Amino acid sequence: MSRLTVYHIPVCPFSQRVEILLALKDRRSEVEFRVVDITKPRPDWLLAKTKGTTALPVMELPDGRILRESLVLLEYLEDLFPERQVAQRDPYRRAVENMMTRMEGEFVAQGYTFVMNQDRARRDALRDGMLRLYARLDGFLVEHSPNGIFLFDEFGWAETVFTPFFARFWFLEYYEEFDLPSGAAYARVRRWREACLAHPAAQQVTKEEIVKSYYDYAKGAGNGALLPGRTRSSFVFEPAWRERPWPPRDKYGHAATDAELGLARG
Ligand SMILES: N[C@@H](CCC(=O)N[C@@H](CS)C(=O)NCC(=O)O)C(=O)O
Repeated sequence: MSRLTVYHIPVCPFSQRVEILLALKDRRSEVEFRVVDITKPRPDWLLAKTKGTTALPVMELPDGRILRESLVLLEYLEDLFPERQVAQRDPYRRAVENMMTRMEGEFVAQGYTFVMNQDRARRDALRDGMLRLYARLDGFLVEHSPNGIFLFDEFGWAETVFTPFFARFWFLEYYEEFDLPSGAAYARVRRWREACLAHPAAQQVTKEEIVKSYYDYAKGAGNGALLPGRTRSSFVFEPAWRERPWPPRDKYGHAATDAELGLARG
């Protein structure tokens, strides 16, 4: 093997970060992406490489060494392909970018907790929690880039880190009717989010693919797990998401069958 290999799950936001960074650097062809089926147990050969860790993406170097954690992979690729720098070089600007990057963990966890919630009584609190985190991003952008679009001059590191989750959170729009309220309070972060989602380097997934693939998350089953009464996960490759109908939006009152989701075998 002479190239870098990334083992990944299709539609995985963490692996989309890597794809975006490579697109920005015009280095996509340097990395081979090998798809792993999340609906099946990890194969033994992969577990041997990762020493039992199941979370993906992982990157295999040409000599077989393994790296994991998407933010670590971004740092590695930034150092490996320094010609087109995505991270800021000025120490202060880099620190600002890093402060924003540190906000991703809570933001991601809140969005996934919200989509997976099955208790109607918790909806308002989860919505408020999500808005609080968007407000924090808004405040950060107002402080560091009040008149710009991106955090700095162009789509960069912070945008690479957050954009896959702005796209995944289309599942909140669809299954929870969640969106940012109009008005000034979220205007700066809305401008940022829209520009991030529209950027040519970040077009790896569509709203349709996300909404269809993440139906089971909206019903509380993550990572390819099977829901009661179902024989197939919404993350299966066949039938392909394009051939399936849009799922029912009502996640609290209705549990769709394989057939309703277009997942029943011929
Ligand atoms: N912190 C990790 C998270 C990776 C992660 O959670 N990946 C998901 C797919 S989107 C996964 O592999 N889930 C299945 C598992 O953990 O076994 C990263 O940034 O790379």
